[in-house]
Amino acid sequence: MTTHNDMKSKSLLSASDLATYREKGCLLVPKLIAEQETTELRIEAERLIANAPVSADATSDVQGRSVEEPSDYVFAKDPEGNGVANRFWFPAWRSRMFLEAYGNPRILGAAFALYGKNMVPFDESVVFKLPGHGAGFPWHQDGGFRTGDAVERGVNFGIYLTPSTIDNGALYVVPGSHAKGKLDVKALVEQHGFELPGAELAPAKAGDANLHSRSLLHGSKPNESDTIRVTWYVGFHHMDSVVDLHTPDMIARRRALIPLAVRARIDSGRFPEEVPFDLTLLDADAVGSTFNVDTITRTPALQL
Ligand SMILES: O=C(O)CCC(=O)C(=O)O
Repeated sequence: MTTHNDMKSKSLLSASDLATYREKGCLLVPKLIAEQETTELRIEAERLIANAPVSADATSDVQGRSVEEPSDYVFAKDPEGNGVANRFWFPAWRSRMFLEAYGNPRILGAAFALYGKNMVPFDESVVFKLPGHGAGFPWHQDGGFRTGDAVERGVNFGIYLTPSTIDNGALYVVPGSHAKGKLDVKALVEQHGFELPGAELAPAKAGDANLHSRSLLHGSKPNESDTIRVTWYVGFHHMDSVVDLHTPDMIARRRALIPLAVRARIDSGRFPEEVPFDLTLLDADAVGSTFNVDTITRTPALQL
């Protein structure tokens, strides 16, 4: 078993990884997160999932406990048409452990390998597919293409806290689709159903990450197995994508998550032998903000 302390801080995306990502719009990064931290995050995610409101308009969970910001929990329809929670937003606000995990030098190192000091946090959420009735995600490309057909529209890291298999609703992707601009997904699905031409299953082991371009065509089927699938989504943009669409204040608030998380991780003392992500790689204004923790961890996504 690998522990926290085995992790090294340097970027783990090789030139060949970067070429694959650029060509296909997706990349599996095995063992992005060490086994021990993955297990701790899965337990923490399950605690937060257990605190989901009982329905989309409820304010308490199945045990009658009140839920802070219940609208952060997203509901979708399961295969029987019943509403089922399948995501919560702002994990770093809801959980100190997720905040510390965001500071993981392997996550930030991979984002740095893609975007360098222009990396800007986009948004974070935890997607879960409950055993037996976890809702699927129809085929889609992320966001609204507000930057037109620009190929570079950000990256999502799907970090798996449980195994993701064909049985529990693993992600499907269409490699190369990220370079084709905004696709008529409705027409494609009308013609082919879920089995789109070129679609590939993208299974993962716990601790692995599937990096995918936000322009990549992707989707997943419901979970009809008896095991939960939990994926922590961490997204990044290149500064050039957001600078004309979002205010300097909102961008600064999002960027401030990086130093906040790196320092929280160091202060936790949980990773004593880890080399932290090197904040001096970023511009001074990105690491010197004075926003408070709630402001930083509840800043909404930089949508585009
Ligand atoms: O994890 C999945 O199955 C799909 C999630 C997804 O596509 C999304 O969050 O946009």
